[in-house]
Amino acid sequence: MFEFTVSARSGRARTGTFRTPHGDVRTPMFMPVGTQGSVKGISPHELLDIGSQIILANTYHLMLRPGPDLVAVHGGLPGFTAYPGPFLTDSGGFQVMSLGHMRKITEEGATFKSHLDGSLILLTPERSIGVQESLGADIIMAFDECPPYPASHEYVRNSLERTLRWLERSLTAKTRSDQALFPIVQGGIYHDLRAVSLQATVAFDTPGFAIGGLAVGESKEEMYPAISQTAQGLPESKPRYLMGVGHPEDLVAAMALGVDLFDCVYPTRTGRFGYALTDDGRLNMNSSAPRQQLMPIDPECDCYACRHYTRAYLAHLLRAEEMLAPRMLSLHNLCYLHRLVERASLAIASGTYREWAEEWAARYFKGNV
Ligand code: PRF
Ligand code: ZN
Repeated sequence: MFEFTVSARSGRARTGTFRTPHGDVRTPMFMPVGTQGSVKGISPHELLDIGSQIILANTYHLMLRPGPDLVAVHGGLPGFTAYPGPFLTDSGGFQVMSLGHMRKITEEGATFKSHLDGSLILLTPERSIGVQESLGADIIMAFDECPPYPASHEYVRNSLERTLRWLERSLTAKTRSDQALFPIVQGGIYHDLRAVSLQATVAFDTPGFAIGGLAVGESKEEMYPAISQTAQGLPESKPRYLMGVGHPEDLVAAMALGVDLFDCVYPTRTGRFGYALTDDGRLNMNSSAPRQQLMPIDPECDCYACRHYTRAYLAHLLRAEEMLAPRMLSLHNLCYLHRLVERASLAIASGTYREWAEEWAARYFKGNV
């Protein structure tokens, strides 16, 4: 279980397979986000149809509502959600920061005010792992702190040191052997602090590792070197998961640096707002041009929306506020990212990743939709 096999390489990019109790995940892979145990608007059947292989769910949300016990009596997330494949749960620290009214971080954990009823809740490494065991995902995440951006060198140093102590507590609290716990490398954009976090984190011989603390507001010129440094310092033989990254250009750049797994709300959120991802850039379906276009969103896409509907029809649905529009745009955008990593895999297998990525970027940034 949790065996990772690298099957091909092109430069630092690689393809592989990660074995989990609920099925294999072929990497590189994008994980749709199902925060509340549902990828917004998309059924498990549709996810399987577009090639999703693993879904992310959130400890923070499911702990507050409906509570871990209710999920557990369904046999965990696969039974609760009827999505039969692998799940990954995030540990909650990041969501506390971005959603809860953070009260304070202490050595014990993070105290916050619930976004649902305002009650005060203490989330600790032990509680996070306990909840993640009830939720029953195949991959669970260590409880960490993702510092805001910008944050001082001193703040980030203290934070990553606490995150390392929380990692030890997370590993100690873990009781199930059918779940893989991934630690999260922090350190913000500070090269020396990333190095400290990396060295201490890889000392734990876990089945995979995550790159955290990025895509929180820093520039790409700051983010890419941090990804590069972290990916290069992680073991070749373990999957590398870049948390919260999901813009197409960032996937293409990070795969070149050896990243294997991604998640982001971007494809579904931008879809709900009326935007469609294509090789020619992001198409704004709220603008006037698509209302007259009898072509699919993306002629190269084989998702249900692109096989059946014209841009004109979907633009009409969007204007009429019909719920099929955000659903179909979300479905298409997820399909686009799945196809993007699939095409990257083919390029890696043929040893031509760099050429493929340059060609993809040239067209994407021309933005001719
Ligand atoms: N830590 C956790 N979840 C995350 C992040 C992190 O640093 C990020 C960073 N972009 C996204 N999600 N636990
Ligand atoms: Zn499509």
